[in-house]
Amino acid sequence: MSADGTQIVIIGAGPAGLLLSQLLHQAGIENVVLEQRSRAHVEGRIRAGVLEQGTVEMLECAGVASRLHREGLIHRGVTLAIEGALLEIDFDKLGVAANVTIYGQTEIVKDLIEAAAARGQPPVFEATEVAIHDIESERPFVTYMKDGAPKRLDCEFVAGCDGQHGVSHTCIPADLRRHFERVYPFGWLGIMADVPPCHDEIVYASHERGFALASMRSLTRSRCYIQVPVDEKIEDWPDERFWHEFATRLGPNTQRPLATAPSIEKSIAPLRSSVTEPMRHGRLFLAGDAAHIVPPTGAKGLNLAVSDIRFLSEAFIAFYRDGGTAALDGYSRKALLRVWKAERFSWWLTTLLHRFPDADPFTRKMQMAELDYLRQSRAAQTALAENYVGLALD
Ligand code: RFL
Ligand code: PHB
Repeated sequence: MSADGTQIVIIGAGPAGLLLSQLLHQAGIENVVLEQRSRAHVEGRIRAGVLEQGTVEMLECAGVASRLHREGLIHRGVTLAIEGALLEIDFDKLGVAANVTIYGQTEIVKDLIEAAAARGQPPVFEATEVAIHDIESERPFVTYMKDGAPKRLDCEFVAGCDGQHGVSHTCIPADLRRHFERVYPFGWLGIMADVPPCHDEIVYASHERGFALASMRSLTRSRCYIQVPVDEKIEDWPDERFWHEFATRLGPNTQRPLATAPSIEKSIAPLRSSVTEPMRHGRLFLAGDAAHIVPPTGAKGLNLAVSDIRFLSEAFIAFYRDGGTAALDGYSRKALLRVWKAERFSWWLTTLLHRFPDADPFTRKMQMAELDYLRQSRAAQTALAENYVGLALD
């Protein structure tokens, strides 16, 4: 087996792992990213699209925001469609001094991989059978297979950024690990299509037939979702059926009539809330989806991954500057405080806007009463807005 060494091994080339690698590199800290999939696969995955201002600032710090500033769309509000009636939540009018930027996660990943390749340190793609060893010692190491050959990387720390199906979180012994979870009885069927968005802002629709979301990637490309049962088959949703159901749930009041076109991507994602505590064990630190999942309703998954990386990169940089371990020791507690607030917001918005298959008529009345309260109350709208744009980092 060939053995090599670095300061920090990062497992996973999603936004969390790639951003951490870039920030550590800028601080002069050696690192290697191991990714089990191919570059084409990682760059082709379509996921989140809404960036908090803090996320944009982190990408600026990492020196990878120039295309984002050219192509991203700044939004100063968000719209709810309640049985077709629109409610505009305007951040400026509510005194919420922040905005969000629409820019696909896919594009962020491409920008970060390009930056890593430009400095001659691209992730090791198609690294399989990644395993973490001796994480409780001062000299952990990681083994993996590459092109049929076994490899070993000695290191000082391991960052587990390998998403919800990764191996890192399993290295925390079962008796020290706590897992909190809520599984929802529905998923989101999403399509991408080259049609202009039907509304200037993103529209979250609550309808008696279920939830729908009208989002976008550009002024000519829409990203649209509808709630479907968790066991739904994608073959049962030809484009015409999707567009018809989507239009029904959204209602007729958007700024422009709904334009339709053949889908260029179509997929179903299940909805889940979960948190693994703690986010550190020995010399292993978890970040992003490796430690927590939110349902996409609050658009928080990617943003949480980035705020974890902000805390974790600052802690590593402090350690390598003067040997101080206080920030590393405080990482899990600090990150979890923010994680749980985003979990709460995502759970709340999911529960408010979706139709639960076992819900009785009383439950729908409660949802409608809360939505009407939201329509009338500036305080309730402000609470939604300040969570949506992202809570303070501490
Ligand atoms: P990622 O993006 O999942 O990246 C983890 C990376 O680790 C790799 N990996 C491994 N590598 C080596 N060895 C192993 N054993 C490995 N196991 C896994 C994976 O191949 C992958 O490249 O996690 P990260 O970086 O923490 O980023 C988090 C975000 O990706 C995530 O929170 C959001 O995209 C969540 N999410 C959404 N969030 C939103 O805010 N809005 C959305 O519309 C939205 N849609 C989605 C989503 C997540 C999805 N997943 C995870 C299935 C749609 C989907 C389908
Ligand atoms: C998206 O554009 O993919 C998107 C937007 C808002 C969400 C989730 C996904 O809450």
